[in-house]
Amino acid sequence: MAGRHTLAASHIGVAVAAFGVASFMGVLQALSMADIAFPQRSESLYYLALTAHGVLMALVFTTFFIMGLGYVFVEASLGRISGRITAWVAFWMGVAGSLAAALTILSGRSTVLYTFYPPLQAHPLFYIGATLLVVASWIWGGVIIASFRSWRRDHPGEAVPLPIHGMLATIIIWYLATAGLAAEVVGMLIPWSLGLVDTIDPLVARTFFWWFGHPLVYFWLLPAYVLWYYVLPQVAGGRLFSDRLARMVFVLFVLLSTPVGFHHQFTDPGVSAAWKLAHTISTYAVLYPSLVTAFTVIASLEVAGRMKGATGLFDWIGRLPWGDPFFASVALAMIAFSFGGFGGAINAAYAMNTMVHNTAFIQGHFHLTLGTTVALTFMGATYWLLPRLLGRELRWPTLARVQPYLWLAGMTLFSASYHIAGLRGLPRRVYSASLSGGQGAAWHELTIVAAAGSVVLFVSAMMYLGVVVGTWIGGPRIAAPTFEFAVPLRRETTTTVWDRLGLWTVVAAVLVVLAYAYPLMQLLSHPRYGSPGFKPF
Ligand code: HAS
Ligand code: CU
Repeated sequence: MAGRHTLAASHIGVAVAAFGVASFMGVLQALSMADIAFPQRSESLYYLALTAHGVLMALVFTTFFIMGLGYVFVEASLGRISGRITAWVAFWMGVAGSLAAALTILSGRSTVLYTFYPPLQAHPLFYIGATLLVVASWIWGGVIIASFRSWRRDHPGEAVPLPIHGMLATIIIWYLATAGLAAEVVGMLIPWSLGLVDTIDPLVARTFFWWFGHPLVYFWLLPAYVLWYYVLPQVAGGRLFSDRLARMVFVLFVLLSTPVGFHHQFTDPGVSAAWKLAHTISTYAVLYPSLVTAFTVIASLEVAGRMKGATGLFDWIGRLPWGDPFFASVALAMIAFSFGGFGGAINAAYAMNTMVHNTAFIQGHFHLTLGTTVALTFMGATYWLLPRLLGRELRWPTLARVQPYLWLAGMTLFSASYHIAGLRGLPRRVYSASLSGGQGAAWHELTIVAAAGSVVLFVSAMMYLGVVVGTWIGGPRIAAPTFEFAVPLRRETTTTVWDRLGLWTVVAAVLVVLAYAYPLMQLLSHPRYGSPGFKPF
């Protein structure tokens, strides 16, 4: 391993390992819903696998991958990591926490799904393990910020390097989001699971959870956007279309990511319609930076195609490097996001949400957004990172080239069928789609198509794993290529208002208080309907 990058590479390694286990858990669920008993099938196994899949994919794979990316960006664009030893302490803390949480799940003592809604109750080590992972990520954020401040001392007045601007925005969102999570887990779940208090208020806990849960999706998405804005145009042979628009987008996410959480709680009692409406409006506002991203990134790709000689309206598309595994992964991830984002706008509308909430439509939605837009971008990024981190050429490059296409094909079968089945009323999180007797017939074929899609996804995941492991241990040694980032058509050289991240953080914190203080106060002043814990299975 090229010594300098051991820290980043170790994070990516843990992420990929979590992804591997979680992939297997995923295919088990899709088969179970379609009533296919392979290799084994039971209610308890289904919910255990669902929890393991959700936690390992959505929390462990993503967090470790993002931490690894953060270290890559500070080393590559700032030339330093301030606090390397602290960073290693955080790494091992995150590994220990993830292992503790995973073991309590796999041993059947924490079947609470990745949203861990009370009154479902997990083993205390599940919550404590998750807390350790989050604390590790806080320390990671601190190391990145310290590295940036050290760079800033040497470069006063200079524009923040683009990838760092994006990562700093991600970290600010993460701190604002995890404040809600900490209130829930440390203030409520841990004492309750240890038996220090007897009951818990599910509604208050859910409100804290979704304060965290929506910005969580941008904690996943923004590092993918950093790759789309600042690496993709470079790999495609083009330019970043607009430096300033890119910075604006990241700032808008800092402002708008958190005050939207009630769009997950439209059907919850105890939150008034006016607050649900307020969060709906901010949800529609947060579509805007993604629409700007669609514009800017596609424009950057058009520039790439034209620099390669395209002159017609659409022939630039054919000039893009569709055979490059990083490019293909990101381009397909973007195509998936045009559907996933559209679905998000459907979910966000109160009346339509009542049709799709808690149905398989939501499963379809987040497998396009998280499961493809983010996960496929990260897989593609791994192909870009490994030669640079390890000083090895990709092993089995043909597998790497085919794998993203297979992922999109599998996901199309999987996600489209669940969207349709959800519209027909198939609930999400069910062990068997034919649970409700006769009605199951309307869904059965769709769940079989989804199961077939999940098998294709599993094959694609194993191809990815094969390339990563093969490269790590047996990739031909090369001089590690350098990290190069996209050059903007017009570069900002000095600090602009979009670089004033301290100021934007303060505004964002005020927006969080505005969005949550009053509704939480109301919830807390109601007579408290505490619930004892239920330990499933
Ligand atoms: Fe979502 C539920 C609304 C984005 C993840 N979402 C979920 C859940 C997850 C999730 C995990 O309002 C389930 C939670 C649970 O377990 O209960 N979501 C939205 C909205 C957006 C959105 C408005 N979601 C995401 C992202 C996720 C994610 C990103 C993960 C990474 N979501 C909701 C709502 C619910 C919800 C409700 C609750 C539902 C319920 O009832 O439970 C927006 O951020 C989306 C904006 C995106 C766009 C698309 C821009 C398109 C781009 C690509 C263009 C490229 C093209 C082709 C066209 C506006 C940037 C390129 C061409 C080439 C040549 C390459
Ligand atoms: Cu959301």
